[in-house]
Amino acid sequence: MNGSAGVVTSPEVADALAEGRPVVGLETAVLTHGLPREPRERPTSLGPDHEAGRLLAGRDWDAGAPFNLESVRAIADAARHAGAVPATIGVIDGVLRIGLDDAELERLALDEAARKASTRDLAGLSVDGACAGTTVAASMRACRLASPRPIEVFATGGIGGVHRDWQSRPDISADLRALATEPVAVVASGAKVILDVTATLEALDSLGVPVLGFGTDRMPVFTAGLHDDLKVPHRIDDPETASRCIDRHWNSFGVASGILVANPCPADASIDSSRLDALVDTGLAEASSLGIEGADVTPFLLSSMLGAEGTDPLSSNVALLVSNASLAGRIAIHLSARS
Ligand code: PSU
Ligand code: MN
Repeated sequence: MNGSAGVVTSPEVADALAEGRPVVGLETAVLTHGLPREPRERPTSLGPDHEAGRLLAGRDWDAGAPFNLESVRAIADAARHAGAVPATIGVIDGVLRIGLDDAELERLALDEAARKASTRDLAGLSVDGACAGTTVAASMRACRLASPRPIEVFATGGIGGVHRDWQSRPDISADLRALATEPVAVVASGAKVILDVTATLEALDSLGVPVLGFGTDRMPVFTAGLHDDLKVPHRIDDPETASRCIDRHWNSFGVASGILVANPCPADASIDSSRLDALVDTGLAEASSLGIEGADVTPFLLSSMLGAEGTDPLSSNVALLVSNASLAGRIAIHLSARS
């Protein structure tokens, strides 16, 4: 067994790490709790002028397979297509696995009892022998535990952060703590739209976490494109410069924190922000009237938006996930060339 008790790195990922080849970590909370299991057609929100659109159009899409599974396969393909080895992370029978194979992904995708694991949950799930999708925080921990070397680059849809209404209930995602303490570069389309994005950006500032706007001066807001007036502290326009900035943060300035590479949702796949705000407000009110709270709020909100007219949040979600995995792959290539 590779690594410490209850943690296994797959042979493919371990070989790539041993040889210094680029690897991209990927989460599975999106598989177990973010995307629906019901089969669906291929997402079509992205045109052929976008790389993620070409990737989605150019690969097979099994419209009879669970949508969450097919999406996560497409995300891993995107990292591979960029030239990196995907390391999809999840908990199977209590073991934190770094590099799930297709059978393990399918098992997690179909398992309605699978839990959502953040950092605090790993030990409990381990002794219970349970199955879980890992959040950004738990996946970043896994990236650091990868054997024989840590994984430096990770991709997701949107990070967790400071929830709206934090003044009355301090619901602040462990993703922020992980970004403060785990030296992993995280490519995400900003923070989940259901959050207080301003407060989340302030918290990242307090924690000393660099936020690099990829090709933008404004803060990306998940499927809603860009924030109208929130600025990112730094703008970066290409993967090579992103990798140099990440390298300097860790190696020149010796800061052992994560770095958020904020990659906006491709414009043709993003949803009008006022429309999205209205959907979130309705969903949050519904969640509170049903007594849904804590970690259950995001999955509830996402499912509440599925039936909404005039938007296709699922297509937008998959488009940005594919785009982020692809960018993470390109950054990982530059980082591994440097070391
Ligand atoms: N974005 C989504 N859906 C999700 C998540 C993000 O659209 O399910 C997940 C990510 O895995 C993120 C987690 O790490 O939600 C944060 O959850 P919490 O706020 O409970 O820490
Ligand atoms: Mn929370």
